Amino acid sequence: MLLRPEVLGALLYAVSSVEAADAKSAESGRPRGVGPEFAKFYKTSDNFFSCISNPSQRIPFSQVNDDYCDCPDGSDEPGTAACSYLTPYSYPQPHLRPGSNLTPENETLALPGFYCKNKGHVPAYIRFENVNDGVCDYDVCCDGSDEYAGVGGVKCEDRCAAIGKEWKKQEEVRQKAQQRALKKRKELQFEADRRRTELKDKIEAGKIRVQGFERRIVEAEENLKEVERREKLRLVKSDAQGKGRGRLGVLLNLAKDRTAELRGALMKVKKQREDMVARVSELEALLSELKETYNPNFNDAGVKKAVQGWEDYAARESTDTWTDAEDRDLTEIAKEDGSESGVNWAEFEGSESEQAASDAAAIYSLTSYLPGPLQNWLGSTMSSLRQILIDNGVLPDNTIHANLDDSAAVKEARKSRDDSQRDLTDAQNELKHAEEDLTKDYGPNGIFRALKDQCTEGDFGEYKYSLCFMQKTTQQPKKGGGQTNMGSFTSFETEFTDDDLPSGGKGLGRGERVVMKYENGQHCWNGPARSTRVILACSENEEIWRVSESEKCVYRMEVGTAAVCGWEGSAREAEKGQASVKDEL
Ligand code: MAN
Repeated sequence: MLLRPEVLGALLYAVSSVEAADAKSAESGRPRGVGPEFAKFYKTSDNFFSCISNPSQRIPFSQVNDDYCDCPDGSDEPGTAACSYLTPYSYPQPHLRPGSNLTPENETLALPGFYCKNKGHVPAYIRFENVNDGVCDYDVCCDGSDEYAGVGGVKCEDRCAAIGKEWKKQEEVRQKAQQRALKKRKELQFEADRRRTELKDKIEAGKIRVQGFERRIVEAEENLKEVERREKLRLVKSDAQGKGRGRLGVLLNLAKDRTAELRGALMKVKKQREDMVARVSELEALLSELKETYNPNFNDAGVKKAVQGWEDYAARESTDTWTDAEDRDLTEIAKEDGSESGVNWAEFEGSESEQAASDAAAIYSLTSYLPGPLQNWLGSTMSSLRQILIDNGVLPDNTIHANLDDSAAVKEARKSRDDSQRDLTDAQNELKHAEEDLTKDYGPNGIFRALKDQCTEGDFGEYKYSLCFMQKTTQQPKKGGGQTNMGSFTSFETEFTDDDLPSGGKGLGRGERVVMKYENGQHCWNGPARSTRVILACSENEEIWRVSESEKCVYRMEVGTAAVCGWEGSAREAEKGQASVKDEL
């Protein structure tokens, strides 16, 4: 079989309905090279032909297939190569009628090519330039009808029976493979949908879990506060128990000792004062007697000065007065403390622990008895009051946790609060990941959710390559050595491919393909971070078909997967002669 690039690119239509139509039109006698779907343009009632793309241009019907190109769209030469030069990619074969004003290479052909009926096989269109070029193009025209003129003596026998038989065999295999691939795709879609539903359920359950943990934290916090409060009171109480061992006890004893000390000092000062008063009285009596008894006629200057001084002293009003009442008060203060006078210390000693507890409790719960607006104001006032009480040792200092930290009850309450906090954080993270996953792009219809993290491998050249869907691509030297990351999955896009399809069907073919982009892989020495473009085409199983490195560290992987079979943008199935694929979906 002869294969040429331009022939390989020939349009191949393989629609069973076309075959049926062909039989009918054969009876009605279409001009050579006209496919059944264009037959209507070649029916004439007045022996004139209207060019298909510009029907106003009419030529005598006898000029159809006369090997001269008359119509700008080449439609008057469906069975010759006369108009083949009209396509920009064809060989220049000027078959213009003398005087024609057609401009070669600027027109678009109305017909897809020369129609080969290929009886016993699949009808097909071959490029016009391959008509009567002296080469049998059996891969498109198995009936040899493209070489009807016998150019260069070439005669192309009809091989459609054999080719058709072989093709049918292969086609059956392909169809079965295609059906299996489509079945697999359905299974993948089912699995992807199931996982998505599962994820949605997980998110709903996750939200409820988060709410539960949030409530549990509030309860755990409240419980901790309550336990701490109880424990603080218990510590105050236990501190206050026993003879002056606690803070209040110490204060009590200090106050008692201090009072006794002050009382002692007061009594001493009182005694000194009484002694002084007695001495002053004695002195005043002596001076008073001197004044009464001295001889004024005796000129003694010293005595006269002393008498004069006493008279001045006596004349001055004294501010140093001390009333009897004051004296009584002082006597009263000086009495020993007891149930009758002063402070009854015994009474405090007996009730200090309960008092401390109830005072503290009252302080803690006071706000709850007040109307709402007053609570804020009281809160700050209470803080100041509390601080004063703490400074004076009446209330325990909340900031001192040493004792509280030793409390098993507090420890347990804190652990419970911390456990709840950790559970909440875990649940929140899990929920966040699940929500992100739900909105993540998993390709057409989210089908790649079913293949997530699934890996496939292949040996190419010096390396073993692996592709993990939605995850990463890697490369490992076959001779030994570590794995190199060729990129992590980032996003989907599409790409139009125009490749020859190998006979086994393991290739990209022609059409729009789904592409998975893997980026930011291991950095390439003197180059970019490695990246991989994974181009996908339909295949029953997930397999790497080909790997190439178009630029340094920029890789291209051609991969088969059932996930893209029958994908909307795909023209591959049509190319393979399986136009019915979409109908099966
Ligand atoms: C390794 C492989 C190659 C790459 C070079 C670049 O050998 O990753 O694919 O081209 O590094 O240095």
